[in-house]
Amino acid sequence: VVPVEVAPGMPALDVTGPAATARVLLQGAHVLSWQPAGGRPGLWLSSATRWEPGVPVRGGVPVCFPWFGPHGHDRSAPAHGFARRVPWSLVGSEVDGDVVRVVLGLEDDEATRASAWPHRFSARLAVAVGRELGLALTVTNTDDEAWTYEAALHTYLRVPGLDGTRVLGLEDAPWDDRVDGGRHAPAGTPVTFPGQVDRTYAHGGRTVLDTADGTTEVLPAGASATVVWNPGAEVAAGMADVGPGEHRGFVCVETAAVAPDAVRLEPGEQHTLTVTYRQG
Ligand code: TA6
Repeated sequence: VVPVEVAPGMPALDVTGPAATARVLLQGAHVLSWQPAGGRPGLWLSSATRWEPGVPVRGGVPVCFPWFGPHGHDRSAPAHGFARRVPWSLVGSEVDGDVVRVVLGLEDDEATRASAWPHRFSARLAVAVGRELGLALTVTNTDDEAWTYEAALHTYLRVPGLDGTRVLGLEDAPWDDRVDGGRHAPAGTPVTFPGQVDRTYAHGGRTVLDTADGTTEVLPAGASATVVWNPGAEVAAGMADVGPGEHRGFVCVETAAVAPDAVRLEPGEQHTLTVTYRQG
């Protein structure tokens, strides 16, 4: 594990193991890249992302916490929570067989408590870098009253193009659609990407991303939902941090614990949201 700086004020960790390499930005505990030995680069990262403290990175694995999307009632609060905008600290690292694991931590402070989420918490993101990439977000209630949170591992999986790219495993799941605002019955068919797709499926289990250059299994635990997102050409053209045409290089398959199944923790309780990616 070697410290690097991807831009002024933006420290990261280069993780090199026998089975894979990865880079993790301390801001947001944000995994920027993962490449298994003999495999494909697993994650997409925008060429146009802004490397600035406080500004979320476009690509990799944003950690959305403690809410997903817009805040429930405070429109001035940042989208997808504050966790991806603030520095986390390195808690530890270890070698476990051919896996290198790094653990990053975030606790509440004056700034987080002054935001739209005034609770005391401790969060840990364990990143297991091997032939598989494993992520485990453990949140503990360190407060003296119960609270509720949402979280998502908002992973941008790299794809060789959108034509023929499909997500399998959601055929039997109903979904909420943010493009048409509707609630949909199970489609019975794989998810494809003819244009903008922005859906929250009531499915916290396995899915498979199937592309022209192979498959990626997505294996969650502790999740209630899977979010599938690609902005499509028109929306992407309006996003300053996505390069021209680059939306064709990713599909977000997000492992989420979100309303109506947000996580409620009593004082001292914890919950872990896990996902493993396996290339085939
Ligand atoms: O996960 C899907 C989504 O919530 C979309 O609605 C879209 O806005 C995307 O995330 C990106 O959000 P961001 O705040 O990173 O621009």
